[in-house]
Amino acid sequence: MQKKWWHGKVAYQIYPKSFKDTTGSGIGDLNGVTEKLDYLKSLGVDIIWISPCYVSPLADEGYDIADYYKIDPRFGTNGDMWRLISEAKKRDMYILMDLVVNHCSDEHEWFQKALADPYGKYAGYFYFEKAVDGHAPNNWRSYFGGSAWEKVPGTDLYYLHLFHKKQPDLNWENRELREEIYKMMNWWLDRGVAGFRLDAIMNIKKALPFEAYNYEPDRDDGMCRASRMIQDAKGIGDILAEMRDRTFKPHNAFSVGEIFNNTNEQIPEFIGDNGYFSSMFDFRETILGASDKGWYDFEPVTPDEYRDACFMTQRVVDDQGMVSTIIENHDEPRGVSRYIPEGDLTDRSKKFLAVMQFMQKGLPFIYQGQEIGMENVVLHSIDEVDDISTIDEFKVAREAGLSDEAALKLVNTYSRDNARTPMQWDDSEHAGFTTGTPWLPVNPNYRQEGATSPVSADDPEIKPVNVAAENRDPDSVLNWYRKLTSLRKNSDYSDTIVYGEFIPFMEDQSNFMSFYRKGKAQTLLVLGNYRNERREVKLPGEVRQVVLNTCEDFSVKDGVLTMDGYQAVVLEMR
Ligand code: TEU
Repeated sequence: MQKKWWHGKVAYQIYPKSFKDTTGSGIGDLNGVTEKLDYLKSLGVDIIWISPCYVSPLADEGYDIADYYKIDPRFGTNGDMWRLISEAKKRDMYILMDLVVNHCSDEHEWFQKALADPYGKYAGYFYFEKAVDGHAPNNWRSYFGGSAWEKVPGTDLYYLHLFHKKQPDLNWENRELREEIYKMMNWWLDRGVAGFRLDAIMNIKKALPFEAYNYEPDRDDGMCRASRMIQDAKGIGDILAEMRDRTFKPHNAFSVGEIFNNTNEQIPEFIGDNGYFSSMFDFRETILGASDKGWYDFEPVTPDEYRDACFMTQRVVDDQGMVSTIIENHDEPRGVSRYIPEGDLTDRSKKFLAVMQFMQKGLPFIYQGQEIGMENVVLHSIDEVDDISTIDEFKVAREAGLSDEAALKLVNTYSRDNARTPMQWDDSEHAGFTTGTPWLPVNPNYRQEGATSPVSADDPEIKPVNVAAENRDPDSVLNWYRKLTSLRKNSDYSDTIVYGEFIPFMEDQSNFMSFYRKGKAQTLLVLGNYRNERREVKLPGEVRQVVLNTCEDFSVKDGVLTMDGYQAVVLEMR
C-alpha cells in the first residue's frame, strides 16, 4: 500500500443540525462548528466530515439537496463556510463535504424543470420512465418504504426514487448530468474543501432496462428491496473512475465512500493504490442481525458476532487499502447501546469499544458524541420521531402485528434519531446545545439526575454525559478518547498502529476480542475482555510495557493476566 497523507489521521463526523446552535433557532449551524474547532483539535481530530448543509427542504435531513452551491440559511451562509474552512486550515484540519449525488431534492431546479417539461432536457437528468401495462416499471421497494416509483403528474410516466419520493434519482447514464456534478464538485474543491464523503454511491448505477429487473418479492407487499439491483447493475467502475480522474485526482482530494453491497473482489478496485476512492467505510458490523423484513425481525448482536465481523473486514481488506472504521454514524443507533450487551453499559465498556475501534487497522471516524459516550435516547411516542426511515419501520412493525409499545421499543433500539439527538456540551439547559428549543429532545443523561450508566460493574458511581464534566474528569470517556488519538499520533507507535499487520489472538475464546498489531518497530498485543466476568489470559510472551489500560490493575502471575470485566489493554511485547 502506498503511504498517503491522511493515513495516520483521526476523522470526526459532524451532524450539523445537532452539533451546536449559535442563533437560538434550535438547529445547529456552521458557526457552531467553527466555535468548536479548538475542542475538536484538543480531541486529536484532523479531518472533519460535515453531513449535508446545502439548501434543502430537509425531508431527509439534508440528504435531499435543492441547491448544490448554497449553504442552507438554517445552517448559515457560504461566507460561514469559507470562514470555517480557513479556521480549520489554521489548525491543520481538513473539511469534507457530504456528496449526495445518487439523487437530489424534488425541489431542485432540475427536477422542477423536468416536471414542467417531462420529455425535455431536464427529464433526461432523472429516470422518467413509461408505465408498463399501466403499472410502475418494476417492483423495487424504496429504502424508506413503498414503491420506488412515483407518478409524474399529468403523464403516464413514473420517476424513480430509491429513497424518499422527495429524493428523485439522478440519471448517471446522462453525460450532461455527469458534467454538471463534476463541475459542482470541482467548485467546492477549488474553494478549499479537502474532499468528500460519498453518499449511497453504490446506487448510482442502475440495472437497466428497469422492466427486465422485477425480482422475487421479499415481503408480502409484492416488492423487493432496491439494493437487490446493485449486483445486477454492471459497470459502476467506469463512472467512478471518471469521477476520480475529473475531480479527486487533480485536487489530491480525500474521498471516502459509503459502500454497501460490494463484493470482496471489488476492494482493490475501490480503495487500492489507484482505487476510485481514498477509503470506504466498513459497515460489516452495522448490518449484523439485520433482516429484509424490517426492524421487527432484527436479532441483537452478540460480542462474538461483533468481533467476527470486525476481524473479517481486517482479513478481507488486509494490505489492499485503508478502510475507515466506525462504531456508529447518523444512520445508526449509538454503538455503545448496540454492541455492549444490555445491562453491561458502563464507562469501562465504552472505553473497551473505543480501544477496539482505534487499535484495528483503518482510519478511525468518531461520530459526534461518541467520544463522550452518548447513548440511545428513550422516546415515549412515535410523535417524537422526526426521521422518515423510523416512521416507516414503525409502520411496518405495526402491520406485522406488533403492539404500539413493542414497535416503540424497536424505535428506541434502532432509530437513526438515537444518534441525532443534540450534542451534550454541559449541564446547562438543553445541554448547552441551544438557547432555544432543540429540534429533537436532548438525552436526559447529560445531567447527573438523568444519567444511568455506572463507571464499571464494581464501581456504581454514575456520572453525567457531557463535554464540560468529562473535561474535568481525568478518567472520563472523553479523556480516554484523547489517550487513543494521541497514541495513534505518538511517533514511537504510529507506524505500527497505522500500518502494522493485524493478527487475531485466541479467536476461539468467546466474549474475548484480541489481536496483535505487528509493525517494524514493535509488536503490540491488544486484549479485550468482552464480558462482565473476569478472565485469565495466558500471555504469549513477556510484556515490555503496558501502553494503555482501561483499569488501574495489571496483575500478572506466572505469565497469566487476570482481566476485569470489559478491561482492555494494549501491551508492547518483547
Ligand atoms: O444512506 C444510505 C443508506 O443508508 C442505505 O440505504 C444504503 O444505500 C443501502 O443500505 C445500500 O444497500 C445515506 C445517508 O447516510 C442517509 O442518511 C440518507 O438518508 C440516505 O443515504 C439517502 O441520501
